[in-house]
Amino acid sequence: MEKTTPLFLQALSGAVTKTAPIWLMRQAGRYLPEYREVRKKAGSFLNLCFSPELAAEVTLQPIRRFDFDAAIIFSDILVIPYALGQGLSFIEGEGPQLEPLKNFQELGFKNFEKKLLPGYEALRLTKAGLSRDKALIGFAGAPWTLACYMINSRGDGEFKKAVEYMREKKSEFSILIDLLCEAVAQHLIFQLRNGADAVQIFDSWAGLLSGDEFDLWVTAPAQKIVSRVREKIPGALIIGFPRQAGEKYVSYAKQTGVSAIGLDPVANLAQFSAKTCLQGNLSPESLLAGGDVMRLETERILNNTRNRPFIFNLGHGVIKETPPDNVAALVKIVRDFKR
Ligand code: 1CP
Repeated sequence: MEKTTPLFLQALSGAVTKTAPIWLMRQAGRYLPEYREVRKKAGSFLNLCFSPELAAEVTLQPIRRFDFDAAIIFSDILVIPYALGQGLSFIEGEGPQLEPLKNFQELGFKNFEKKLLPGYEALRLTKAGLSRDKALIGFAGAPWTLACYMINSRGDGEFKKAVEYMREKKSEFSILIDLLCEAVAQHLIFQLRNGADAVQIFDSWAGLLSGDEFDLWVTAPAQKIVSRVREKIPGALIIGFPRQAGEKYVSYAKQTGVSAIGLDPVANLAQFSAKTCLQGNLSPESLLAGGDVMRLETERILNNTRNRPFIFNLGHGVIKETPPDNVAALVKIVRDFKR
């Protein structure tokens, strides 16, 4: 591999690197004063996502401040339902809200690409602003997690309405998941064609399912998406993050063929073969706490992943009260640790 290949891409391609590359989920966001300033200027959250210059700026902020190995494009998983025609608003202090869906026929691809274009321009601008040793990550929500928000209208951690719908209206639900597989694959392909070096599939609510339901609505859609993306872009680097998959992590990794698997804070690292690239899994609470709590946990993770391809990350997103100094200290611990 070329010397200039970013460390993050080396690990994602299966190399055991001398230091672990590091980036953090939600590395751009409200814990950073410079983000809050741009966010104020943008007005609404969606306006920030769809203003290419501003989105590129907040994507680059954490790279400048912390020198992370990868930038993740500033956007949201809910831009897919929005681009398929479901109304979306972000209510200050309450989070995102989708318009109630009457039936799935309202959804379609008519304006899909057009609505997402500003995000692709943000990717190109970000890429132009990154040095060659850094990678750019695109992303999308997985069908199951998107369906949770689309049926429930908002996040409540339980998504009872979506789970009920999945069980009682299985054939309609299956049509929705197929539509989302198509939309997610397209969105990932467009991102890879517009500057993303790799993409991550966020299945934040995978842990609500188990057994056959997990296989059917989490693993199978991810497998389908991975193969569709690679049909168009052979060898595409894809990270799967089926959060709280527990014992299902291993079969998910095997069946989907993802390049790396994102692990939540309680996932067991020992269950995977030594060849699987892992990403994670410091608890966001340890980062919030900082000091010895963070250092000991970080060193434990680094010790347990010495002889395998590994990307350091959190097990979920940065908590907004996290002191930026803790993040700087974390990067130093990871860089000083020789594997
Ligand atoms: O006002 C603000 O600044 C809004 C906070 C915020 C931010 C910073 C939201 C609203 N989305 C984002 C950006 C975002 N979302 C990124 C940017 C890149 C980065 O990581 O730096 C990413 C990758 C996401 C992904 C995302 N959005 C997920 C998957 C990851 C996860 O956290 O599990 C989910 C579930 C969402 C939905 C969403 N968007 C925003 C909020 C507050 C939520 C959660 C809603 C809920 O369940 O209550």
